[in-house]
Amino acid sequence: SSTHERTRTGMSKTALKQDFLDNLFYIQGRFREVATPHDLYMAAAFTTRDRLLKRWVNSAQVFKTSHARTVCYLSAEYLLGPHLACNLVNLGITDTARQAGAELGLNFDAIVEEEEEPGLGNGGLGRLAACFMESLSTCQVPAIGYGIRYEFGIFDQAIEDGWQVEKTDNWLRNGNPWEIPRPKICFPVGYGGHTESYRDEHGQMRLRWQPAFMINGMAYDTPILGYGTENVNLLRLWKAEASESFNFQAFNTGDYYGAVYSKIEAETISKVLYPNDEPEIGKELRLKQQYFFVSCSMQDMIRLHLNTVGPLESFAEKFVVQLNDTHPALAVVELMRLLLDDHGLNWEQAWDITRHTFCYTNHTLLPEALETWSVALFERLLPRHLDLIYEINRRFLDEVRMRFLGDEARVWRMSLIAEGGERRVRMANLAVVGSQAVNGVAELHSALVKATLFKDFAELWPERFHNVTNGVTPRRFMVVANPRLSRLITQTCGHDAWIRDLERLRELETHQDDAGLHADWRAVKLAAKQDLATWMQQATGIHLDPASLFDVQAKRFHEYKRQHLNILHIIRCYQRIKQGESQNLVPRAFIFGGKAAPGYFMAKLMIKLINAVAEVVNNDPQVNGWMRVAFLPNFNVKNGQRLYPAADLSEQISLAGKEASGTGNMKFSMNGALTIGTLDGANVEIREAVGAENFFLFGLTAEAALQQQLTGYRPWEYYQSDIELKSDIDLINSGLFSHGDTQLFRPLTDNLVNHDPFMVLADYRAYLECQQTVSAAYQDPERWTRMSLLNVARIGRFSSDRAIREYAEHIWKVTPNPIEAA
Ligand code: 26V
Repeated sequence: SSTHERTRTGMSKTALKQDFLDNLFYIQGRFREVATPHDLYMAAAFTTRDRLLKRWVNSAQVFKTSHARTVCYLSAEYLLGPHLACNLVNLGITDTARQAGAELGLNFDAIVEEEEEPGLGNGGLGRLAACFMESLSTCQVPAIGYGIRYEFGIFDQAIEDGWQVEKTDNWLRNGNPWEIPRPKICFPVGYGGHTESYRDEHGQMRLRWQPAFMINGMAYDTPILGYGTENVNLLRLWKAEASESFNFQAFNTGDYYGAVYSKIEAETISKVLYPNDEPEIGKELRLKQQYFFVSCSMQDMIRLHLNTVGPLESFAEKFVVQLNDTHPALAVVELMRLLLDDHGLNWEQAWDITRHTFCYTNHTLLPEALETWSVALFERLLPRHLDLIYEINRRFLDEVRMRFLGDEARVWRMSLIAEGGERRVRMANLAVVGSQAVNGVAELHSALVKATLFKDFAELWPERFHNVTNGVTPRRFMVVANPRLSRLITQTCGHDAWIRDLERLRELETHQDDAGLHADWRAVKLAAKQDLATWMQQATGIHLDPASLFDVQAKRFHEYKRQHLNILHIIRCYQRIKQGESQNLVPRAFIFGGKAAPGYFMAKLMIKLINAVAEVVNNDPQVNGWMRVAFLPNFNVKNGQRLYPAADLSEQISLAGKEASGTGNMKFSMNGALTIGTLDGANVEIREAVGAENFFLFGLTAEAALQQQLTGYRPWEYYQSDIELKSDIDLINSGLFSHGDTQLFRPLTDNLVNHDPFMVLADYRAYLECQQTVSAAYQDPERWTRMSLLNVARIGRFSSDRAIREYAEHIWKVTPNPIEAA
């Protein structure tokens, strides 16, 4: 039938080859012999995109005519990672494309490697949004993801002299074949100015906002395909542009430079992703970014609703909006403004719609991470919204007073405005008050959300609080990242249905003692370790032995994640070997990856310390047969995909109660790594799922940690009483790792000994002992392999498909909407 296939959409090898050459010629303007690797990548991307677009247009048509209830995911970050390989998997044409490439004399893997990833996020929160978009399509839930099309994503990390150096991420430099610009989908967004009253056409007094400054948001659409379905959803990212009509005035008055300047200022708004996953007090541009994408998105939803369903009364039946943390929480106020000021609804109608539209996910309990904005800044930038917040707050606090008579302390705590000192708007409180459902991202985290952060709110509205444990997509993190393991699983189970129904990995359990499978399992892991070692050698010059235990910690650098606890263990191993006590050790490669926020000095010092220790260890022939230390530069989605398959041991060692969920823990475990971890975030549930005997647990519980901090935690007592701990810290201060500089790491060691806010010293001894049980287990390959296999067999629950089904059923009340092939 391939002769009848239409070019651009046919799925046969012949059709793919033809379309590839056409795209190379007509889009890149090249023929095979003179094409650069980038030309080949672009041609492959466009060939893949053609197949996506057919499904996308079809989905859009069906959703439009069927008035399907639609999930709108609002997120300031999407850490998408490379598209090409995942889209091929989801289209089911990876093998065909590989063959087509081979027949054209092309290196398929090199073409896939060529893609520059969109890094429009910091870490877990942004990557979760990307996994959720993929699972929404796979689960056939109609959805739109809304966000910002940052011109520069998360910085590229280089390591120079052991220090992190940031380089700008110019990801759009060579063009982005996955997006479609929509110049006609464009909305005005205002800032500043004042509120004025006026009389409407019915003689009614109304309020309206007269902004001092207007810009436009223009849509760029990226299709998101699900695995093995015809459903394609839409990721719509907004780019800020100067508003022509606004500039026209300036041009007319002869202020040419003023007009150009205002154009530049407008475009700054979507210029760069803030690299700190920590809200910086008073960063005006960040508030502008948040309002920018929220306003465009809410206007777009209202436009879609008016074009399809009609009356705004049914808005909350057509749309449910998920707020990914508080970054988009202004959407609550913006929808109120649009309904009241632009569409003439009264307060009760508008509030009823708004409250039933939004749901909010909390992703952290760390007090320094909770967003607040100064009232003064708000007043200057968004005066109308501040008025609306005051009115929402007035009505809300009356409800609190009515329910808790005379409890003014409670009113004070729950207010949307923090008083005493500089007055600030509490975005988390706004998100809770404006939402019908609030959730945390792992069971422990959701329990702590109710017991601590939102205790008062949970007492007022217990029915609003939920848990939805995070998940990750097995398409990217297993099928694409680890094809060898995926093939082995498919072979062993006799089907590949596990890719869409991850619980079916459990069928591996019946083979848990199969010696042949064990041997294959080890061979797959070894091959992945060899790949990583090869890559590491050329990226860093460091040699890793694939026969050694690959012990990996890859995540953002933060004190609460405790990379320094890992370093202390490395230094202990070093000292033991130097003292001739290597009998209980196994050869290990300690591998790190992760970025530090550019302004986070302590996190950057941890990176320096790792590289400093690496230099000493890797160059000491007395120890480097036993251990190696390597820092993989620029940890991002692409590099993560190299790391997860190669890990034997996954380090998940945050202080209990601090990591909301973690998702790296799931990615490692899915690829057969065993976890050494605390009872924190989703570790708790992963351990329950895989079995306590297949998980290396250590450390304080969240409760014990809290208790100890309340009764007075004295880290120096651990330092004084544990001679090994003392000698490890003293060795850092000796200058051994810093060419004699005894001061370089003082800020880090002094902080540990005197303050240690994340209780590294309290967990040190338990961690070392647990690492010894890891080494002992690794010395028994049959036992280790069995544990690894059971980790994979029982990890099914941590698919983002499961998470999306839970959101769909309990939070969003939407049902799947399967699209049939056009
Ligand atoms: C973390 C920190 C750490 C200390 C300094 C200030 C600060 C500010 C923000 C954050 C994290 C912000 C929100 C976030 O990215 N949370 C992450 O969300 C993931 C997806 O739910 C979850 O797996 C991670 O545990 C959680 O940290």
